[in-house]
Amino acid sequence: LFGQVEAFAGDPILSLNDSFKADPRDQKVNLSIGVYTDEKGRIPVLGSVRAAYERIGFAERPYLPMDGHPGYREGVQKLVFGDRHPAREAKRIATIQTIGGTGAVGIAADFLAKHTPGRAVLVSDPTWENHHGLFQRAGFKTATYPYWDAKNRSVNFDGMVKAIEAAESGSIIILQPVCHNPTGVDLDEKQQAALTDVMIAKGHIAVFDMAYQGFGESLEADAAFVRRYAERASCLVANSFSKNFSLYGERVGGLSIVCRDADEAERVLGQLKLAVRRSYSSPPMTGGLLVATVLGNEDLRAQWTREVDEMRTRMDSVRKLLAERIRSLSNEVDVGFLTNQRGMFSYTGLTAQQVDAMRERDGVYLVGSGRMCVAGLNEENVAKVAQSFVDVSQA
Ligand code: PLP
Ligand code: TYF
Repeated sequence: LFGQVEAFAGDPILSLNDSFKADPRDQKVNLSIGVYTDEKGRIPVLGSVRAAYERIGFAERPYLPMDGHPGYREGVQKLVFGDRHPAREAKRIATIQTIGGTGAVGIAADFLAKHTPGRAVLVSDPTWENHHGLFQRAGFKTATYPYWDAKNRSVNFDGMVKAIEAAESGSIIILQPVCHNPTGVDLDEKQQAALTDVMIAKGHIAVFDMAYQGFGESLEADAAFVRRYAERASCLVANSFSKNFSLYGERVGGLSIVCRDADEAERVLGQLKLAVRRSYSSPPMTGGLLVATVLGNEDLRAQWTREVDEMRTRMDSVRKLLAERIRSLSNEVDVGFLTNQRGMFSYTGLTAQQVDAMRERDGVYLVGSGRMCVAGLNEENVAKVAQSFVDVSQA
């Protein structure tokens, strides 16, 4: 019956993570998967989340509504758009709780496939690979716009804007507003404004995928691109709490669609519910309650904000530390990219062969593209990583 079923090659990043776990060397360093670990290499349990867990306890577990926990949805809107956003005050944002950021992008793709079918979909080159997969699953063909400028290890903004300008009017454009995965480079405020003008002039549909809010500059500042865009035009915003709540396995995310008016938002929300109903009926409750409790309580929310600030500050400081260590070993290696890029990832510019050499020789695991998860760095392993980096750079 299933004799023709093709083998699945596996997800390259998850497979690499498995190889890391199976590696018997005890000096190994995992800089591959996008998971934040603390100074001791552990996935933190945030104090705010632990307090929320104690509050919710284990009570009955009815189904949540299709669109999720009401307090959660309110929390998503306030966090992503800010309490006083004009679109929020006009009740023209439709928000649902989703199964992680992945579920948000998936439902966004399904919604667009049904209501704006046949359009071109453009994602950044490179991007989180699942952008292609999720939009293809929904029936779209995907293409790319230039993003990474390898020579300057920055954004190829001219190339990006030209491609988006040249795309057919009404195309669907996926944008990562902050802490771009995998490159770690973002648009500055002027570039965001210029791109917004082009997007609106072309009647494109923006799908923001914000998986790292709070890891760039602050929870508030990181949302600025999305907030300004949503003041000017309709758009879709997928957000993930996996990283900033350190709740990877709870599958917590949100999808918001900014509409023209409250009536449109109501109908769009109805269609989002239908998309959820046809896919998995309703989202999971425990993660939903945890996030809703933290976001809905002033003290817990303030504590959580400090905890997000701590994670970001630690990543910034290990970036600096690695740059210093590399510089102390060699003047030949340009390390400016480490501190210019932000968030969990740095695109190192290392080739696949250099990445292989670091892994095979030194047990230092990066993704084959040269992406390094800086959250895996700490005081203890940074010297080893610096040495390995210099060795392969000068080989
Ligand atoms: N979008 C981007 C850009 C990501 O990097 C990730 C996770 O790595 C996701 C979405 C998925 O988030 P989640 O793990 O919450 O499904
Ligand atoms: O970019 C990353 O590291 C993550 C890895 O179900 C990942 O996207 C891959 C698959 C998955 C969850 C996380």
